[in-house]
Amino acid sequence: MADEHGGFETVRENVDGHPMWNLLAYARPYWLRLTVGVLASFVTRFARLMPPIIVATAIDRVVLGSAEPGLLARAGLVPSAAITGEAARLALLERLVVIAALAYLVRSATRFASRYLIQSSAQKIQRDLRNDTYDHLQHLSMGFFANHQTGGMMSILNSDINRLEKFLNTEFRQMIRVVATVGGIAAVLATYSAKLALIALAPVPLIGLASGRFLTWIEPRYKSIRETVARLNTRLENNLGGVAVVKAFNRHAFERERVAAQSQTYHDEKVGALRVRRAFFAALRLLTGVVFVLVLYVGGRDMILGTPGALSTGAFALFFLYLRRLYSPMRRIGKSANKYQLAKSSAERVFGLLGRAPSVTSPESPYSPDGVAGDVTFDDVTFSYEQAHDPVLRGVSLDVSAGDTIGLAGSTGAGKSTLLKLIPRLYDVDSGAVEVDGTDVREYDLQTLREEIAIVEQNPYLFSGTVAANIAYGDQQALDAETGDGDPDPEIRERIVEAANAAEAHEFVSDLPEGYDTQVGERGIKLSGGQRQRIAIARALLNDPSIIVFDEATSDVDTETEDLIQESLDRLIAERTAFVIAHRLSTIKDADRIVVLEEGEIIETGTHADLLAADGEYAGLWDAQAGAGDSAAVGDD
Ligand code: DUT
Ligand code: MG
Repeated sequence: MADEHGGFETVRENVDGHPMWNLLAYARPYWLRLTVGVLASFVTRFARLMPPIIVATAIDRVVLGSAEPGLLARAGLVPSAAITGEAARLALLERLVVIAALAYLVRSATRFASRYLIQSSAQKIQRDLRNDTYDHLQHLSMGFFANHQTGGMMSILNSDINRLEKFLNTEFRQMIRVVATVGGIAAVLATYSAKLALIALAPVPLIGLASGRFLTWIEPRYKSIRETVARLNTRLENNLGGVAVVKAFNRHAFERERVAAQSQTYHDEKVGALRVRRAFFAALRLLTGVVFVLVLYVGGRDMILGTPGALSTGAFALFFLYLRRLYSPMRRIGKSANKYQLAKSSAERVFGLLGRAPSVTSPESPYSPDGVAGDVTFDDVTFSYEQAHDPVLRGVSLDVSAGDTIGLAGSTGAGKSTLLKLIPRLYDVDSGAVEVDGTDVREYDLQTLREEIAIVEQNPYLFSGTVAANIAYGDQQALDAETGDGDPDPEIRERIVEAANAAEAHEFVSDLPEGYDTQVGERGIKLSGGQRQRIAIARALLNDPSIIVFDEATSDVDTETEDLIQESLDRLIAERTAFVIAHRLSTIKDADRIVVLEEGEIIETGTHADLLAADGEYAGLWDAQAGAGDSAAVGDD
């Protein structure tokens, strides 16, 4: 559905399966790298549990000379026989030093390996995902682009994909950290005192549960925040793009209000979510305090009273060293869960977009001729941009032989541009058919079909780049040469200049500061409307299509430019099937046939002379234009 906010609210519906499984599918090519990374990460976490155990052993056996062998002895890392005498204690201390040094060594080596492997995988996944999403986006129909704003698409390609990379990179490791740390600590503590281990670990399920509740609360809010950001982006992008209009109509205050209102919505939603998030983390911290106090009291009391199973001094210290370790990853669960929701919400948008099937595609076994002659037939064509709306074209039938020039006239909004967009399948008909050389365009290989048709748009779009590159856009080989590294191929330059010459663009291009290497600016802003049009004609000429569509600009150009365009146009349409949409009827008076379109229907066809004789709509328009402008034009005929 079209809406003013970029239209991405419904994109989620296209996700096939769980969005995070979709993300995992992108990880598949890097499974080996990731598996080694994950294993290394587990080793790091376990190595990190060693120092407190070493400290406990040192306190009990080296300092206090306790006879209890302890965990390291049970693991076979140190002798379990009672330690007596200075020499034996020193020997044990040295052994502990070696174990500690090894633990640190292993820890830093595996930490490097796990970080590098997981982060580089995340980067690769990000790259693949962006390439695929962009490629997919390009193949979506024009209808999709009309209904979805650029800002929204940009935020999917940028923020959402970056967020997924960050999630894989950071939160994935955090999840390993939680599992390995909590599991490892639970196992170690249980060997010292089951009762105290239970006290220390009791809040773990509680925290898990609270995190879950917190998530269900925060999830819809984050979705909403994401969408607000997209809307804000769209608004800003629209306004900055249209800054000339804002200035010309002095709508600064109006636009400021609109942006301020959306910023306020974002602020309110974000602050609301922040409050709950902060409260949640404060509650978690309180829980940590409760556990600390309980272990201190119960553990200390048992030691004083000498209760069976009471902790040794070293183990008592170990408990507190571990408690700290336990709670920071637990607190992180909330954050990770939070990030998980954000990532899921991004994944929904990305995979929703990827799941959106392009509506215009090549058929299973496409027709792919080497070239086309250029016959074009519209057979009872009905078309509407939006299913629910009235058709823009109704029952249009038109037969055009290869090489003919067809002029199209009709008032603004009659459907002229729309009709011609159906030939290269920028849109598909609702009913009826468009045929090229007698074959339905829907049976053609899309690329083959489009290579045979060039459109010079009403408002030609130039890419930011050089004049030469913009003309070269009409031909793959030329484009590669003009946008590659190094000096352009002189032969290709020659073809570009030739096309520019034919389009009457060479003269003004040569006058530009850097000639063909002049940057045209964003959307060609540094060139005039007439200049842009001529570059577009040169681009179409370089493409050398069998069928050409020229959509005359509605804006007035001066008579001299008009004559130049007319001349280049004559060259453009020679020997090809040509459709020329004209607002100045003098442009098409020599056409083989003129078609007059009104409200989506053909109301008149014939040559200029036929139509004048018929004294209908066209004759009326002609008289009006001749009366308003150069009456000599009428005198010609
Ligand atoms: N229209 C849409 N969506 C689009 C383009 C056009 O709904 O993406 C509508 C606007 C108009 C009708 O279709 O009511 C026909 O538009 P078209 O651009 O075909 O009109 P035109 O005959 O080319 O008008 P102009 O002479 O102003 O270029
Ligand atoms: Mg138009």
